[in-house]
Amino acid sequence: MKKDNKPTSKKIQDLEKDMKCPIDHTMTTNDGVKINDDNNSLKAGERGPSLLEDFIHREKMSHFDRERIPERVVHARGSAAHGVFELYESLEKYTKAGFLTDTSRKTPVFVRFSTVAGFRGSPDLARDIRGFSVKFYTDEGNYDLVGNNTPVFFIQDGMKFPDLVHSVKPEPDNQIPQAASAHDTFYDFVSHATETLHNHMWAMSDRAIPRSLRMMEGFGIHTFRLVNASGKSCFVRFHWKPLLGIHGVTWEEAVKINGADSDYHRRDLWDAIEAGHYPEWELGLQIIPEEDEMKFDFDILDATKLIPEEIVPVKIVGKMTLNRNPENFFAETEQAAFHPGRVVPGIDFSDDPLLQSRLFSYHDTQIYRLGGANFNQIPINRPINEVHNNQRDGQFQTQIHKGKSSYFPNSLAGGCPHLAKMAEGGFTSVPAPVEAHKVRARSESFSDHYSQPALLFRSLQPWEQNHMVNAYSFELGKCTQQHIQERMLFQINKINEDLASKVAKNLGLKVPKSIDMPVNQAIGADADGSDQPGDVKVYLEKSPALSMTHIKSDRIDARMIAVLAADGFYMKDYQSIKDHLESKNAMVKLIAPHGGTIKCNEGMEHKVDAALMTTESVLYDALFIPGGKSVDALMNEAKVFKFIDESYKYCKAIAVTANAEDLLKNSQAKDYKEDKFIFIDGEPSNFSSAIAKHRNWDREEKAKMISV
Ligand code: HDD
Repeated sequence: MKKDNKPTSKKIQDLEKDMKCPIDHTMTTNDGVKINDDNNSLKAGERGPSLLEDFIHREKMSHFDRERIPERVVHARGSAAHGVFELYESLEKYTKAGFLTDTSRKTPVFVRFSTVAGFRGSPDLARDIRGFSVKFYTDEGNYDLVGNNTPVFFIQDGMKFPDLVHSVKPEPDNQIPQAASAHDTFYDFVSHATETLHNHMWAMSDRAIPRSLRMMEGFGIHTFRLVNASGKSCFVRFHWKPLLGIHGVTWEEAVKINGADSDYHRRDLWDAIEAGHYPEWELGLQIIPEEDEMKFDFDILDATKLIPEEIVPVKIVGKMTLNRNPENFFAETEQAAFHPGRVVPGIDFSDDPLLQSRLFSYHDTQIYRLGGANFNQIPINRPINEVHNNQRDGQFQTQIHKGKSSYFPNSLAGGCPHLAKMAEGGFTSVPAPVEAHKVRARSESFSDHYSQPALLFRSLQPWEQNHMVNAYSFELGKCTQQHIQERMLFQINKINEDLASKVAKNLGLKVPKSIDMPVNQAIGADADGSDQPGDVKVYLEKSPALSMTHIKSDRIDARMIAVLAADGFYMKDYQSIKDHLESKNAMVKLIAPHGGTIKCNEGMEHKVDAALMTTESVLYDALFIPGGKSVDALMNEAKVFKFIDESYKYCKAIAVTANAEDLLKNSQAKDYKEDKFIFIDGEPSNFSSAIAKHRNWDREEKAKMISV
C-alpha cells in the first residue's frame, strides 16, 4: 500500500498492513479469480432465464445481503478519528502505566464520539448526552477510557441500565420518537428513578446540544484506581478539557441544523481534521488518596455524583490531538469496540457497582455485535504489541497458531507463552480487602439524589439557567400524560423551586405538593413510599467549573464564517477579514445568490462555496458582509435577511463594511449599533475575538421576538 502524507503513528502503521487500494488492480472474486463482466448476470440467452451456476453473481449478492451488522444498542450514531496522546510530566508517583509515566511516548489513540439514544442514521444535533470513547494503543496493551461529555451518569447500578435505555429509546409500539428523550416513557422512568435527576439536569443543559464534538469536555465518570510500581494505589477521576472551550447551540438552532445538515457534527470533525486544524483536549486527573475515600459528603463510588473541582482540583497531565480521519467508516468507526474493562498495568477498577456491571456488558455485546470471540483481531481493535495466549479457534479466527501446545502449563512449547513476572509488567489486581455479606441492596451513602443537581443549577450563568428552563419545558411539554409531567415537576421542585415553578407555568400546570409513588416503584424510596430519599444538602454554594463558561479560549479553529457577497463586493474589505480569520484557522465560505463565480470590484473572479439556496445560516458561526455594488443585489434576496435575522437572533458575531450596513438597517436586528458583537467597519481582530467567545448571550432576550 502506497504511503500518504497524513500524520502517522505505530497504530496507523499497524493498520496499513490491512489497507487496500483498488488503483492499478484488476477486479477479482473473493477467491481471486479475475472478472471481465461486472454488469451482467449469466443467462441462457440475452433475455434469460438467469443461471444458478453464476458464481460471480451469487457471491456478489450474498456478500451484499450480509453487509450490515447489528448497530450498537446504545451510542449507535458516532464519528471517530485517530490521534496521539502526549504526557506533560511523569505520574510515576501514582501509576506505573507506561503512557502516564514516559513523557517521550506518543501513544496512538482512536476516539469515537456518539449520541446515546438515536439509531445509526439519526441526526447529530439531538438533545442527548455525548459518548467520548478513547482507545489508547499503549506499548503494554490497549487501554479504553469509555466516557461521556457529562461528569455523572443516570443510574447507580447497572441492573437498571436496560430499563433506562428502554425508556429513552423510541417507544416499543410505534418506534417514535427517534433520537429524542422528549416522550412519556423516558419521563415516566426518570420521575420514578430519582437517581437519574442529576445527569438528567446535565442533559437539559446546552452541553447536550454541542456546537461541535471538538468543543465538549469528556469525563471517565467512575472513580478508578491508579497503582504505582510499589503497588500503592489511589483513586482517580478522568477529565478531558477541550482547548477550544465548551460551546453549545440553542434548541431552536439544533432543530434547524438537523434539517439543514443532519451530519453536522460528523462533517465538522471531518472537515477540521482534513483542513489540518486538529482538535485538542488536555487530560486532567482528580486524584484522591486511598485514605480520603470516605471523607466526602457523597460516596465517590456513586457514578451519579461528581467531585467538585473546587474540592479536588483537576491536575492537567497531558494532551490528546486528533490528527487523522479514518480511511473507512465501517472498518474503523463501526467495528471499533470500546470496553471500560480494558485496562493496562497501573490502572484498576473501584467497587462502583455501575462500573462493575459495565465490565460484563461491553465484552458481551461486542461478541454479539462483531460476530464472535475473535473481534479483538479486527485491525482497529488489535493492540500494537504482540498477543500470545492459549485461546484458540472460534469464528473468524485469522491467526495461524503453530505448534502442538494450546494449554498451560506445558513442556511441549517449553512452557510458552510464559507468564510475565511482576517486574515485566504482569497485570495484578489491587488486593483491596473485602469482608461482607451477600446482599441485593443499595448503599445508604448513595441515597442523596437532589443535592448535586441543585448545586449544578446554582452554579450556572443566568443564560444557562434560562436555556435549562426552556429545555425542561420543551421536553415535558412533549409528554402526553399529565401524571408524568406532574411527577417530574414534583421532583424538579425538590431540586429548585424557582426552576419548577417556571417550568410548571410553561406547561400550564401547578407543582404538586405530593405524588402517588408506590413503594415498589420508587427506587431507593423511604419505607412508606411517600417520598424520595434525601433533602438538598449544601456542601458547596457554587462550583464555577460546572458552567460552560469555565474554559476560556481565544481559538477559532475550523469555525465556519459565512461571507455574503454578489458581483461588485469590495475586494479589500473581504481580503483583510478573510486573511485574518484564516490566519486563525477559521474556514471562510463565500456565499452568493448563485453558484459558480462572482466578480469583486477589482474585476477578479471568485469561486462561490455555496449558493444561497443550498445553505443555511445556522450552519455558520458568524456572518460577514463586505460593502460594494453587491449590496444592491443582496438587498433583493430574502435569504440574505434570513441570514442576518437568524445570526442576530442566535447571538452570533456579525461584521459589515461600508454600505453593507444598509442591510442591517433593513433587517430585524434593530439594536445592532449598541451590540458588542456587531462590527461596522471594525477591526478584524475584534471580530475574531467575538467569534472565539461564541455568542453574545446578553442579546438573547432582546432578540427573542425576531421571527425567522
Ligand atoms: Fe455504555 C456503549 C459510555 C454505562 C452498556 N457506553 C457505550 C459507549 C459509550 C458509553 C461512550 C459507546 C462506545 C463506542 O463508541 O463504541 N456507558 C457509558 C458511560 C457509562 C455507561 C460513560 C456510565 C458511566 N453502559 C453503561 C452501563 C452499561 C452500558 C451501566 C450496562 C451495564 N454501553 C453499554 C453497551 C454498549 C455501550 C450496551 C453499546 C455498544 C457497546 O457497548 O459496545 O454494552
